[in-house]
Amino acid sequence: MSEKRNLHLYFHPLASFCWKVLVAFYENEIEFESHLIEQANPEAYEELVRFWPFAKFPVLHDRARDKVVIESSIIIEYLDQHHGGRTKLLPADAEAALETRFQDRFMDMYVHEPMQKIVADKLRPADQKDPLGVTKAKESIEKAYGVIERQMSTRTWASGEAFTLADCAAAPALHYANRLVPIGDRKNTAAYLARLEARPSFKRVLAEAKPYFHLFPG
Ligand SMILES: N[C@@H](CCC(=O)N[C@@H](CS)C(=O)NCC(=O)O)C(=O)O
Repeated sequence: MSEKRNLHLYFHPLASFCWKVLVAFYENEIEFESHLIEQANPEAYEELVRFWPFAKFPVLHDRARDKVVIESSIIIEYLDQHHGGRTKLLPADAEAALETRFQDRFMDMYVHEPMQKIVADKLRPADQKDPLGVTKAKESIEKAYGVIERQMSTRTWASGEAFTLADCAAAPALHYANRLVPIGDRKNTAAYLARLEARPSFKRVLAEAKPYFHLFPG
């Protein structure tokens, strides 16, 4: 078994935070063993809960180093440190790394998590909806689009001219957010999303998710 086959990823092909790490795996063609979190595979879920009682995924288990890595951003930094390839996902320069981490946090907190909130609300029973929460989530995404629109007038990728962790974060966040809160005529943001969707790593993630798209609410 190759060293990389020691990487066991607990994920679902439709789950947005899983897309984020899949982009990183595919950027550097890192092999891994799949453990799909789905009803048909209760063992994977049991293992996930053993690793992480919150049962949030993705979770990475590096069996060779007996290391469980939790949180999408940390998984990507871990891959960069131990299985790095042609795409350096965290810049070596400290200041550039800080900007990359900031953009990653920004995409997660102001686009991705509000997007998740809107999706989760669609799945709630009719008598347990949270309209105020959904309104606030939409406002956050709109505001974030404004920030991205300004930033992307001078950048190719989220933290500069190189594809990084921040773009792994932006790809799922913007793809799904655009379905719920359209980017519309914000042309820099739309062009950035188009660049992300044309990136081979993300194209592959989208193609693999396609059979599951009917499960996406709305
Ligand atoms: N901050 C976490 C978020 C992970 C997360 O929310 N994952 C979703 C799937 S995209 C999940 O586990 N949902 C199932 C649940 O919340 O029970 C990360 O970056 O990995």
